[in-house]
Amino acid sequence: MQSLKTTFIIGVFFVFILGSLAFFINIEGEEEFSSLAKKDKTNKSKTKKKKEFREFEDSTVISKTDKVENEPSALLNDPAIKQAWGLKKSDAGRAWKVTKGSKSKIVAVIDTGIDINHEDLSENIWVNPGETGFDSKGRNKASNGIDDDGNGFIDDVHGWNFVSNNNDLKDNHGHGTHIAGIIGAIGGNKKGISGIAPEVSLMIIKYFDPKVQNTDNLKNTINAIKYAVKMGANIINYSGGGTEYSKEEFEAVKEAEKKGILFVAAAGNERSNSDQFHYYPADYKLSNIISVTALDPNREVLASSNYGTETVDLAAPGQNIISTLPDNSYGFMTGTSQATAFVSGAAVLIMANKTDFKFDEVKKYILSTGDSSTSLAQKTRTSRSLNLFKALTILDNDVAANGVVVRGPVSESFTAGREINNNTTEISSFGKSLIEAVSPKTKVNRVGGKQ
Ligand SMILES: [Ca+2]
Ligand SMILES: [Ca+2]
Ligand SMILES: [Ca+2]
Repeated sequence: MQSLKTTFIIGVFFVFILGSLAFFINIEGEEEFSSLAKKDKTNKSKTKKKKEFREFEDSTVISKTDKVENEPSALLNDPAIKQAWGLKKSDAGRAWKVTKGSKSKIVAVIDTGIDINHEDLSENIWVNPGETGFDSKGRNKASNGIDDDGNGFIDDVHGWNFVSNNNDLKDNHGHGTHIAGIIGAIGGNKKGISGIAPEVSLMIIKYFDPKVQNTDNLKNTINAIKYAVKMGANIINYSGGGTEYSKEEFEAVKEAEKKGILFVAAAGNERSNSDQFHYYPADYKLSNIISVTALDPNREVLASSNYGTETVDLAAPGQNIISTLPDNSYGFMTGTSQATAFVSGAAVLIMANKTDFKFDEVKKYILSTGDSSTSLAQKTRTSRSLNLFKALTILDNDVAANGVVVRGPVSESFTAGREINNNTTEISSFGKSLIEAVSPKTKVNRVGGKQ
């Protein structure tokens, strides 16, 4: 009798577990599961767009493991790198022969925080020089309780937590640690994976924490952007967004533009056409923004990803992406957040390789050198997906008037986007034409914006 009862309990337990798995792992593995996201799940249709607040744009942890398979190295010696299809599809191996990035390039990761002690991240975390070393009393500036650099934040040695207004960057979700790893996990250390930019400094700015209720994600985001601008980030990576237009957020990103900071933003996982239903900050009409949608391994945009031939700049790998998770773990996530991180990493490589490039040149090389495809022409402004090696090696001089690469390490036809075809009369102006064609966002309607 006792054993029958036990069998019944075990049976119920398995049904519960299977049910939970079926919920988390849907067909594409990208359903949102945070309480905030669930609350607004009904708004994920193409017709309902107005939201009252900035929700956290989630990515599902598809699987998680404490160990990574020790496979033969394909690119660097990091054991899990073979599972990183996105690195191969975006030609990271050849790109790393040109550059692996630079610690002098700072990416502000505005997200859920990070595991700063992660074995595959810790050495690439940004350190605020004004909050390190010792003060006049011999105390460690990182923990002396004093705002040593006078920036308004006490002991902000690696960044700031705008959810709890302190320097605790603990990642209670996993999303921020995952994004940080895609951009800049340590490469060649025989552990885990490698980021797109294995050498970089990751400034950690926290705007969302699933354990803290009733926070204002939009306000936290705006403060996070201001912090990144103040503290000298070269690139801001932001995976969040919402359909609510915010003048204050626009101004913050504009300030970043003035300072020459590239702003890489997720197109969003709303399954909608952003040309009709705008998604911010990706859709603000600012020249420093790159809006990124997500690709599967067959180079098709995910059904869950936002798209738009006027508003979404390009596509990058975003399905089943392996990266770092808290507590020295690794796992796979899906979404435009992951794709965004790929592009931020690409920007680091270009900035490290061409130190004189301004943000607009970096943007130009990312957008104009990707791999073009007809299916992407229906979904993005450039018809392209990220190619790291081409972004580093194709130069203006190598591109003929017809958009064909005529010399240099890569020799292949690359068809310029439809806007660009009107601007190819002179070789010398081709590069300029490209950036003029791909930089300004032309839309004026702000459907879904604040009235
Ligand atoms: Ca400080
Ligand atoms: Ca201090
Ligand atoms: Ca590694």
